Amino acid sequence: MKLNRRNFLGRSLLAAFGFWTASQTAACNTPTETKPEGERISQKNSPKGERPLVLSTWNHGILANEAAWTILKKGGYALDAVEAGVKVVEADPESMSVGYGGLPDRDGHVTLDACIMNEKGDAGSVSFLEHIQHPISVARKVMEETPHVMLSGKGALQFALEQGFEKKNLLTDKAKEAWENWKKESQYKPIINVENHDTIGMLALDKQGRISGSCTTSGLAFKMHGRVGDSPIIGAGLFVDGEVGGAVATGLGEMVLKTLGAFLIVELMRNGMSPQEACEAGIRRIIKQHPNRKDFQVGYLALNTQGEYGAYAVQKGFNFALYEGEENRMVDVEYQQK
Ligand code: SD4
Repeated sequence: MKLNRRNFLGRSLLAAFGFWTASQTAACNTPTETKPEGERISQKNSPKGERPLVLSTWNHGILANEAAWTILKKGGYALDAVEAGVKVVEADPESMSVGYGGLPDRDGHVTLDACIMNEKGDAGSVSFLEHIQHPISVARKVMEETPHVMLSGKGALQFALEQGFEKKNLLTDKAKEAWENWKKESQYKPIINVENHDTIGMLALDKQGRISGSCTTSGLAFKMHGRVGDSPIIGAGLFVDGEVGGAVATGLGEMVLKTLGAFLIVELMRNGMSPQEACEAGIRRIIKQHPNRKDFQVGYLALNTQGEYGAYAVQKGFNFALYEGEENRMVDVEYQQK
């Protein structure tokens, strides 16, 4: 189905509530009613889109793509598009896994991870960053204004403030309430299913054929203080190579980190796989490493420089938003564990 802004917002509220409920009960029920119905891609040969195109993870990708598209359709730079796109979700308090409104760690701190890459292989990243609404823009500043790739924690905050970013309390009342409820049992058991990870990862190919990617998250809800996931790690949560393509990850970051998922997928594409085949191989690599674990989700998206794209997940429930031609639509993703 095609989602318009109104029914999408309704769904995202439902999804947020579904997640909140799930995090309280530590249940793994899939709120199927909150998932938009989309087409499915399963073919080995990846579908090919016309330039420009942009794709991004989960339902909130629809609004993120809209923002990216305003830049892409005018012939703008993919890097500007992937930054502007994910900023929409970072600013949205209803998105409880990204930026402002994100669920805190188990000590009540909202700590953010983000990274960005362009077609030249330039990369910037921040991890364990607090109090800044747009970590993706700080990551871009790290890339463009420093000789480094990654800044973390207090140093990242110091840099952000020096760059003129404002300090803000990112813990909304809603997220605080969810944390207070979680604390009643304080079960340190991060359950990863479709309800509790909504990292936004975005890949865009502009009219000139330049590819860029971005990834931003508040990470696992109620994680240990100091925990950093895959999302700010170049090669894990995101990798882009201007000659080949890019990949982004969402889901249980520890699994992605241990296989360096995004880099793996880009290298598989370099060696001849389609984006779809490469995503499937990336997921199978994780499952091979953890044959007995069934309780987690990882989803990958990949796009090559010809405009072919693919996606695959460990289990049911992953979807992404694709803006191509004049249509912005949701696509449901095939998965390994039936
Ligand atoms: C993490 N990969 O911190 C992130 C979580 C995620 O949607 O994808 N959330 O492990």
